[in-house]
Amino acid sequence: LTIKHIRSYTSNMSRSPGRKQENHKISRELFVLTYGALVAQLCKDYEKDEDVNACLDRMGYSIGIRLIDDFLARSAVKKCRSYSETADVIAQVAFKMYLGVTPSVSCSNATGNEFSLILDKNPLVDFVEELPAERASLCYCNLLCGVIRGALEMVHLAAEVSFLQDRLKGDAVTEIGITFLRKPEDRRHRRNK
Ligand code: MYR
Repeated sequence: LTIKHIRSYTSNMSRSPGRKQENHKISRELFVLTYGALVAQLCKDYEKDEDVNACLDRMGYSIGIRLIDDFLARSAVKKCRSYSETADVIAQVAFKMYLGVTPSVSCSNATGNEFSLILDKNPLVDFVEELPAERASLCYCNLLCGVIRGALEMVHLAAEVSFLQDRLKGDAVTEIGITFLRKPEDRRHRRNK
């Protein structure tokens, strides 16, 4: 197989919509399986669930601080005027764009700085049936919390992000909690949009 063959094979693939969808599915599955392999490796490296969770969060943070540029460029979202708008953008635009799902959003306190993203479907756990008994405190998808935290930090929004409920742990839904830590007016360096 020469480079020419591969090129014509891939260009034919991208011309056929059915094939394109199939490729998309394969790369999504590869991504989900790769994520699983990452978590499995961290479970080998660290005995305590808390250490695995912290490591996933740190890795996610490194991704988030880079992902934000891609997200702002591709989505063309404008600067949000409230925490509630930001939470909606995360759920409706960012989750949709990167994970193909749209969590529902609810504000969970009177001050208006705590939000819940409820995921009915979590594509990252497509191949995971349940957590092993000895890994009961593992936050399997904790990378996502770090990604959100890192991305928000880059638009000058400090936030705490964590899993509040997880279907993998037997909860009825999967819920990510986002607590914005400062008042919106404290946000200094505005983006020129
Ligand atoms: C602004 O007000 O400047 C816009 C704020 C947009 C914040 C978007 C954060 C993106 C988080 C990405 C999460 C991806 C999870 C798969």
